[in-house]
Amino acid sequence: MATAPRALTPLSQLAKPVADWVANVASLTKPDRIHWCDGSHGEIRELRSELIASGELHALEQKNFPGCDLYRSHPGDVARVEKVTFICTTKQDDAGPNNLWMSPADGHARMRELFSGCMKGRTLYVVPYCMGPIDSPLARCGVEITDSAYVVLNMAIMTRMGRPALERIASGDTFVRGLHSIGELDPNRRFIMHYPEDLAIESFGSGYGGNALLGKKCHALRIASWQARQEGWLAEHMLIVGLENPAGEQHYIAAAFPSACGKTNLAMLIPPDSLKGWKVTTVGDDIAWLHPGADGRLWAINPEAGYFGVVPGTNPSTNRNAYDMIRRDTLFTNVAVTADNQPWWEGLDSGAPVTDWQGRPYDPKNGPSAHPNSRFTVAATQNPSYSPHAEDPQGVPISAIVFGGRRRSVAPLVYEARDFNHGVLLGAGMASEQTAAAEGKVGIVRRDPMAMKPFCGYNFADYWAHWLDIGARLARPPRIYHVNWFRRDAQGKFLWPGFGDNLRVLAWMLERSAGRGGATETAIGNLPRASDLNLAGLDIAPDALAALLAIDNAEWRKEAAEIRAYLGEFGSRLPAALVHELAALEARLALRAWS
Ligand code: OXD
Ligand code: MN
Repeated sequence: MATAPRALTPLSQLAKPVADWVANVASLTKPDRIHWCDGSHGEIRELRSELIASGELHALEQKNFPGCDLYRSHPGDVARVEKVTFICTTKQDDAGPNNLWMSPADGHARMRELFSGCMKGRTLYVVPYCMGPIDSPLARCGVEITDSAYVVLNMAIMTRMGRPALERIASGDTFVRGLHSIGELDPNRRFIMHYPEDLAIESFGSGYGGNALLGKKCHALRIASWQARQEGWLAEHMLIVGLENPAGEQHYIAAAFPSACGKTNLAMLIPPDSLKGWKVTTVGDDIAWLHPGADGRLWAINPEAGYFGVVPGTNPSTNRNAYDMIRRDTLFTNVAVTADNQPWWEGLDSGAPVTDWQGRPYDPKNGPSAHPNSRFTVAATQNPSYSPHAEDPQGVPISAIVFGGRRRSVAPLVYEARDFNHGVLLGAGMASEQTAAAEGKVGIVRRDPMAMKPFCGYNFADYWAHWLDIGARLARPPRIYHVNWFRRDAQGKFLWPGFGDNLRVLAWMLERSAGRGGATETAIGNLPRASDLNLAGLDIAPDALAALLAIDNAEWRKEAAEIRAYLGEFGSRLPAALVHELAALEARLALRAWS
């Protein structure tokens, strides 16, 4: 006799701690309806149709862009807002000078007032999600409560969302509680609060990416970095890319660059024709969770399941993989539209915008047609270079860690740390020109250690100490590098072609890891000579290459002084080993100043 399929437990009854919390939140926010998200295709289809019918979402031309929609955010809500992003720890020093701080009691009191009754007339969505492969011991779960269906659609792409995540929580996994409401999208009533001690997040007044998709920056970086310190791992703002050389050796590199500095492009790099036999695969483009493995190596998972990438500049020559993957089932935010209703952005060499990102007739006098921080949200599995190992529960082993910034001068194309501790100084001393990914003046150079300035959920001094501890635990630590694809000549022209040609630099790193690549020792670390790089088929003037690999001692002494001043802000909490590394750098620079 055939047995009838077992009825599934309703989501609302699966995990009592979640149900209790939802009931508490509902009594505060007073929604009209509660919807528990199961993550099914049917659910997503329905939500999408509802949003299209209400005019919140705009279906794009479906013949060439099947399944693609456009969402226009409020014009005053287009980027992360660091000035209203707080870390609420009991002791202010635990948040550190790198964060805005508020006491948990003050944070909750302020947010309670904002959340009170804020969901009247709205639906409260319960979004259970898992960051990382659902069967991975390294993955961590969360539940986001939100009143934005747009947020649900994004979370469905960016995370493993729905029933399996709630089942994992029901079986005893701890979970991060994220409460979000778009409120009235009033910038004066906008706060993003993090309570790392309670694994909780409260975000009000913004519907934009990093402020609202709580699984991403709020959970997978700010809260996870705190969790990682307690549990002995690292949560980092890093892409993870797989590289197979012509001899068939497979390596993985994790690289930290500030927002909008090309992580997505590097993660999906296409080798230039002249570098035969290389294969590149993508594990992740924004966040890496790094764990010391039993074999003494560092292993990485990508906690995300999708990409929330910057659109402008994406074209077949900068990032063919991204260009191809965003032609179907993609949620665009704040791009322009052509006369035939296709998405358009600056950097495409065909088509023309007729409607700008705000829905106005396009007029160049209003600036770019697509917002500079316009985004695509797309499933990672649509990436043609998606790694077959991206779902491995134990992650992938990391051979090299790369730090990088956007600097028109000072930092050479690439240099290698002398050892792991020196590498921590390379990361701690990182600086970069500000981009459109966060509110603020674009172009100003700011210190952005490990590309984590906006994302580290605790005091940077403790964070660097934690990095040093992790290094000490690794019998086979990855080598650490610093790169700068953005160095310019006196006329302001980029010296390095970037994009696919960046593989030449990564290839040198792997040669170094294998004990083969040559280098010259300098005061700041080991640099390749031109002859150490594979430059086959690259059209680059010898003086451009020389400038890319040059170190100006005076500039570097100034840089070291700036790093000293910056690190000084962390006072006596700074780990002694880091102070020692800085002093050693200064001493090497002083020695060479006379030679
Ligand atoms: C992002 C960011 O969205 O870093 O990834 O701002
Ligand atoms: Mn990012």
